Amino acid sequence: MKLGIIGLPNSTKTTVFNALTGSNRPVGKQVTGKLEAFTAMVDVPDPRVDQLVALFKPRKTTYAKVSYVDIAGLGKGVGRAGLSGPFRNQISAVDGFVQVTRDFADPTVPHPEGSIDPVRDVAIMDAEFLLADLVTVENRLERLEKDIQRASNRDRPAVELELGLWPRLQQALEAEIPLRDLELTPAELRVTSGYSFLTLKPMLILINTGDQDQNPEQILTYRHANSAVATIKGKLEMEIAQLGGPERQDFLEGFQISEPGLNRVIRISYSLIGLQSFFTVGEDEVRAWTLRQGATAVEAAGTIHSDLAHGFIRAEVVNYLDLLQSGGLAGARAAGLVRLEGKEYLVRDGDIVHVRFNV
Ligand SMILES: Nc1nc2c(ncn2[C@@H]2O[C@H](COP(=O)(O)OP(=O)(O)OP(=O)(O)O)[C@@H](O)[C@H]2O)c(=O)[nH]1
Ligand SMILES: [Mg+2]
Repeated sequence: MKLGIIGLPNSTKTTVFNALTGSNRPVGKQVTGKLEAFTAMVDVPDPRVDQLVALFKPRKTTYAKVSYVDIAGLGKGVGRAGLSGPFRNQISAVDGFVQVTRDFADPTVPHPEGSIDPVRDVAIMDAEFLLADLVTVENRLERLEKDIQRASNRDRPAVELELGLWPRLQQALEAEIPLRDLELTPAELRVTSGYSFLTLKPMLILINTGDQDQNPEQILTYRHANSAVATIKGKLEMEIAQLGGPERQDFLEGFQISEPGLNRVIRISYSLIGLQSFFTVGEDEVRAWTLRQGATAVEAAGTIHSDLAHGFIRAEVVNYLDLLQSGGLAGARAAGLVRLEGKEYLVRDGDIVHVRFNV
C-alpha cells in the first residue's frame, strides 16, 4: 500500500517525506519539471502493538507497513498538458495522496506563486487533477461512440452502463467535484478502476505550519469524501525522525512530547486508504497485519498464509482491549471474551485473530 506525496514545487514535499519515513533525501533542491520518485516503507506506529508487546514480551515485533513516494516535478500546468507517461505511471500506482502545502513564511524559501496561501495552493493542485481526469473521461467518451456501433448484443449491458456513467463523471469534473464525492455502484467502480482516476483516490491535505501549532480547520476546510486535513511541523518532525533511537527518546522526553506528531499523520493516511489492522499474538511474535476495511475472517486468514484460508475452520477473535484487561489469552477465554467466528465474520480494527485450520 502506497501513498504518493504531491504538491506544488517547493511546498516541502521532500521534507515531509523525510519526516514520515526517516529518510535523508536532500531538501531545498529545486528539481521542478524533472520526474523523480523515491519510495520508502515505514512501520505504522501503533500503541496497541506496544501494549501487546509489553504483555507477551515476544521475540519479534512486527508493525503494519505503508509506503510513501516522494513524487517531485509535479506543478501547475500538468493537468492541462496531460500527465506524461512516466508521471502517469508513478501516480497511477498509488492508493492515495498526501498533498503537502505550506503555511509558514520564510524568505529563504521562495513560493512559486509569490505568496503564502494554502487555500489557493490546494485549489491549484486540485484543478490539475480534475483537469487530468476530465481529459481521460473525454477521451473515453469519444471512443465510446464507436464502441456502441460495434457492440454485439452480449456487450450491450456493459456499454449501457458506460453510457450512463461517463457523462455523469464529465458533469462532476466540469463542476469541479472530485470523483471520490460521487456515489458509484460496485459495477461502476469496476469500470473506472482501469483508468486510475486521480480524483477518485483518497486525499490527505497535510499543511506544514513551520514552527506554529495550528488547528487545520482554521487554515482550510476540505469537505470531500475520503479526505482529511492535518498539520505537521515539517522541519522539526524531519529532524526528530532523523535522530537515532535513544537520542530521539531523550529529545521527545525532554520536550515532553508523548509521541511525534507524524505518528498521527501516518495513522490517518493508513486508515484513509481503507486499511485496518488485526493482530496475532504469542511469545514468538506480536504482529499487526494489514487488512482492507470490511474484509472477512477468511480474508484475514489468507493475509497470514494461503494455507490458513484454504483450511479455515474457525477464527478465535478477541478485541485487543479485552485481551489486555484480562491479562492474556487464558484470562480472556476464562472470562468468555474470546468468540468463535466463521469465514464471513467482518474483521474489526484491533481484533486479535487466531485461526484454527486444517491442512
Ligand atoms: N522555515 C522552514 N523551512 C522549511 C520547513 N520545512 C521545509 N522547509 C524548507 O523548505 C525548502 C523546500 O523544502 P523541500 O522539502 O525540498 O520542498 P519540495 O516540495 O520537496 O521541493 P521540490 O521537490 O523542489 O519541489 C527547504 O529549504 C526546506 O529546508 C519548515 O517547517 N520551516
Ligand atoms: Mg522535493
